[in-house]
Amino acid sequence: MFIQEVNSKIISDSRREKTIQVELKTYEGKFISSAPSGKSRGENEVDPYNERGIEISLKMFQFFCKKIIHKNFIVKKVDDLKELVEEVKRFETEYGRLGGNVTYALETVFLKAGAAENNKQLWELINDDANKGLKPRLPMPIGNCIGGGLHSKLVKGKRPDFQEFLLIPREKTFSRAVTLNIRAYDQAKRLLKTSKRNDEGAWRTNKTNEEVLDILRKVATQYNLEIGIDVAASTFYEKGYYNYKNKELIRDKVDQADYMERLAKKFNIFYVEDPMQEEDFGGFKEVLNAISKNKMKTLIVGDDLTTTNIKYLRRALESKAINAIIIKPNQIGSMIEVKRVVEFCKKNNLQMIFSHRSGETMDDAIADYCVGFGGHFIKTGIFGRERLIKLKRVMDIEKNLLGRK
Ligand code: 2PG
Ligand code: MG
Repeated sequence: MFIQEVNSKIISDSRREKTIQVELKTYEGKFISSAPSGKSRGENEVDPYNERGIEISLKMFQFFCKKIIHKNFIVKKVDDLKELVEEVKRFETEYGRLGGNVTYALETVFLKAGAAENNKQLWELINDDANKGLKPRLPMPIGNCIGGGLHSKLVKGKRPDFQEFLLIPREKTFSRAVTLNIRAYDQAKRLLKTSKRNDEGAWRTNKTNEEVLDILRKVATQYNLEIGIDVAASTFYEKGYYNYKNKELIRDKVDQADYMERLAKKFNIFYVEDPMQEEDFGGFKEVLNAISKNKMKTLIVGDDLTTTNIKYLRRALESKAINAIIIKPNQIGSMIEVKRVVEFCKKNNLQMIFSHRSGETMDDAIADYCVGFGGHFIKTGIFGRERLIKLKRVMDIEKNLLGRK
């Protein structure tokens, strides 16, 4: 594809924080992409921008674009991004880091343009089965229903310590699953007696983790859903202890692992993300072990633990720490690296959850990435246009596939 123009600017995300948007013009048309941003970021994520900030990153990027303008790139598959990545590397060696959010938006817009050039949808460009004429497997949504932790402001001085309380349908179609999540979300509002929402559109409350789990379980039973939590344990961990605030309580590593096991059993939790702090591979192992001993099928999911980085994923698997992983492309800032992570997961039978970030934009590429790479789940909010656009994108793909023979 011939690069006619690349424009970039700073836009606001759903949290009204600055993020970067890239627009690429080729003979096929105009393609736009923007990067999301996290609040509970893993320690090992790549930096989103140059160390001097987003404005400098943008200026540097605009300078970089002069180097690729009027050049021809062939992008027929993810690995074809290599040429672009080489350009970026050369530039960064000379001028400094652009940042993971910048490279994410750039690579995504290249893949979008590459797909159009090849008469394909973005997910088709990525998906090996589509290339063989096979239909891809579609994911199930994981919806953030009730919030706490770093994503939620206090309600009357309190909030749950866990970051997310999640709903997970097991349905034949994605669209039916989304409908159930929305109904259950509305029902949760009635039971919680709240109308306040957090960063990701999840309900805010001053209830304790277990009070919330009680309500979530009720709602889930009514709509035939599984439940999950993102503990985001690093966000309330300090110097060896997990500091619970809602009911003032301190747990050490052993207590924490034990508590995770007890909760999973008591509430029949299907999905537990980041139950231990992000450096505690051994602690994750304890939790996974306990779950298996109880013959439960609970997913123990790495997010801050693994940061979409093959190095930490390998370590997590060697330590038997997880059986599932969150994939957030801007944690690593490289789609070629995301592909490596995906291939590793497939080989080792790990479930993949493609995820939004707490600060989101109207870009729906994560939906195509999830379908294209064969993700088992896509995690988003249930409310808010930045969240719904991603769910709608998977529904559109589904509708389109149903119409195909
Ligand atoms: C998470 C995410 C998304 P953030 O922890 O899973 O919900 O949060 O984007 O703030 O890292
Ligand atoms: Mg998380």
